[in-house]
Amino acid sequence: MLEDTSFAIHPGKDQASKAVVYRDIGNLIAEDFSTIYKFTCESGNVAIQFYTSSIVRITMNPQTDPILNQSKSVIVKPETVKVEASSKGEFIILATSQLQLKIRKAPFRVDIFDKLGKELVSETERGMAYRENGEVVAFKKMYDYDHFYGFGEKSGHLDKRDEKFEMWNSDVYAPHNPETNALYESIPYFMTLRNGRAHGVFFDNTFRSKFDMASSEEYYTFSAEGGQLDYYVMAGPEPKSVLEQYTYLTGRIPLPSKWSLGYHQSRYSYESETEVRELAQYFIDKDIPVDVIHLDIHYMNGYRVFTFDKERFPNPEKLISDLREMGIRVVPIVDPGVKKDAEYAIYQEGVNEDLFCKYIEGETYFGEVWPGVSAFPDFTEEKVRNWWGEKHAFYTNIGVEGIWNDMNEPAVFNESKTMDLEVMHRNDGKPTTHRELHNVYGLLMGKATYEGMKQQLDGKRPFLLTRAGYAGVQRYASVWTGDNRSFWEHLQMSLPMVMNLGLSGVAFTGPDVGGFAHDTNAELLTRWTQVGAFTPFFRNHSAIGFRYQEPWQFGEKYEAIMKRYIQMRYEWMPQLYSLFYEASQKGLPVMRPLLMEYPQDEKTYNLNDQFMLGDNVIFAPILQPAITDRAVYLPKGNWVEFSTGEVFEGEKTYLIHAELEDLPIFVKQGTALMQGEWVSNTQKTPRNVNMNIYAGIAGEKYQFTYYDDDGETFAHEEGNYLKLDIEVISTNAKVEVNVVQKQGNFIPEYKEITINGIGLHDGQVLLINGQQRNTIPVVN
Ligand code: MIG
Repeated sequence: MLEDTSFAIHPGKDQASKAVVYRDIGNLIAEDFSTIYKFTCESGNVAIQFYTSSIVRITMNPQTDPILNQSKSVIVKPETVKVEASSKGEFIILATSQLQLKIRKAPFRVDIFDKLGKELVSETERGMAYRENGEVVAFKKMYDYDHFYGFGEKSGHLDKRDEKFEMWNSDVYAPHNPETNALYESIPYFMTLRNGRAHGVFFDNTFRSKFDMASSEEYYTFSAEGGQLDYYVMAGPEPKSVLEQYTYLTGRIPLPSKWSLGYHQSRYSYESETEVRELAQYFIDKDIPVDVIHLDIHYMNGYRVFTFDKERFPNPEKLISDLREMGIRVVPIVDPGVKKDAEYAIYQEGVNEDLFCKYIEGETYFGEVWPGVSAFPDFTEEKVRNWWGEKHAFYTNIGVEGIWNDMNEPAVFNESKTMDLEVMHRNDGKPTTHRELHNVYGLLMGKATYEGMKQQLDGKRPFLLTRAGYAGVQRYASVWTGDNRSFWEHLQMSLPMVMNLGLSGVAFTGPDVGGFAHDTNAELLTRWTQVGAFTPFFRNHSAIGFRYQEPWQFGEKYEAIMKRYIQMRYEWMPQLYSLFYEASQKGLPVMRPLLMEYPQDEKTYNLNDQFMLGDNVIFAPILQPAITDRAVYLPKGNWVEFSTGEVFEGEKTYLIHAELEDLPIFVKQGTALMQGEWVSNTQKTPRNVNMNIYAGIAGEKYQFTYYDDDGETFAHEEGNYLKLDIEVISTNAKVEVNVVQKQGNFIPEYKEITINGIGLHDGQVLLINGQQRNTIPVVN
């Protein structure tokens, strides 16, 4: 049980010293949350709750007791945490094994420290405030050595120091420029890196909110148009533990199907069955691997969701099953807007069953989108989510296993670009305006879609791609970064964007490869495909009215290079899949900025044009036209260039040469990479899986987990997987590879893993579980 927290607080002369601590605030909440420490002070009522010993939630409400309803993002309840409470002069101290809160009564302030007493989040003189217009704002101290990351989907550089951001899900055409900062996703969360130690702040407020890390040198602020000040602080202290803590609260990605990790080809739009079949055949004939073809809005009858255009797509079921025979899946787009059309079944149901967003007076809200005047399902209501989910049987019955959600900010073709803010969402019995729930509309559409498909797919993993979302979106969907353009600058910007999404809990993301709007060109598409082959989500997509950009559109020379990189995507699948497994378990990103692995190394703090996959591989793509040399910074360790085998000493910057066909990749010595042979799609299992051991120098020890399963069902939840915990220990005389633990009962087609030693020194032998051999059996 909980510690006794009843201690005397001596009344003083001023207002704030009336602070009281309750062990329990009884009727404030319906559910059985752990102890809530409640304080009453001059600027409001505050509740403090520990979710774990490393995570604390602070909620302030000016008028009433803080409202602690379960949020739309946070999926866990507070654990029972051992808290030591004491009173010291003007201060009340609440301490767990990882956090210390120092609460001052007059004026009311909460300063948060880690277990070593290092300052994490601390107040300025201004504290936390409510303004007359309903705005809430928190001022927190900032130091000149602070660096900030995360904030979801934002353009600009990796380090968000000296930036200001707005969180308001927005569809702005081709918005990837440094000054448009409200994009499709709102994730009001960031990580601070302070002297090599990291902590996180999640401001769980769904109103339009703002983060200002620029206007003052002494403090940063986070604020929102309404609601409560409600935020969580995560203790870290490593970037990885911050991510584990944040995704403990908001959830982790479900393990994706292998096919969704393959290559996706898209276009706005492939307009007919014939065009789609020809496209698929092109890939087969050219032997370019592909797993998915996306259908954009022209497949529908007059843009009515849950329909096909009978002329252009006369037999979608046959199309989908024929493509499936070729190993290709079809992912259709689904927008939220439902056409106002008395003869359209979905609209009829929505009206008859009262499923659309309405004003408080009861009239339906209508907005103009692709189908014309449309109504919008009220995804804040469970009944509506269930209905929408069930409607997906239209697709899943004909073999669809993946859906693409667009326009779900929601986007509306009008001046405000979205729904009327006065629309009243039903919100599962707690009517709430669109002003407050705008930022979660896409998240809840995703929940409806993912859960509906999951029920229908008979044990298969659904795939969902979304444009809009809020904190926690990773539980349902992968995210693409919306309408970029075919500019080199947008290729450059995509790296920090995807890395910061990864640092915001969203591991499965990527930009439109080649660029969406504007005409791409051969060189840009080739360089972008090299990068795309190693971003978590890999889809080539282009807009109507611009050049087609499939890999063969620019002639053989470029096609051959792009084909090679798409093949490499498949060769790296065992490595990628193991990383996605880690993301699903711990919330760690697949694609990482170097600072995640080297938080002590300042050179990594704003390294925008390099990234890592996992903890041991660095990619340094060429991101400019006509350039064949670039600077590459390599952190501590020795690094082996993947294609040449050349070894580079770390903590140095090198000028690296890379012709158009080259992508510089560096693997850390003393570590391992899992690779397979390339296959034309994930339906074909590679016959060989290799473990490439990059021999290290004496004293190095590396641990990693290789994970595999059937790649498409939930059987892994019943133990049907293969998991090898492996350690690699390098000494002068030998490199030892030990399978420390083997778990699961999945039997892959390959019966053994082939081990290759790379860069063994003279006299260094490779030992597998103590023996000189070159395979690891995976079948007992
Ligand atoms: O108003 O469905 O970001 O990927 O091709 C444009 C058509 C609507 C925007 C998406 C884009 C998609 C396009 N959509």
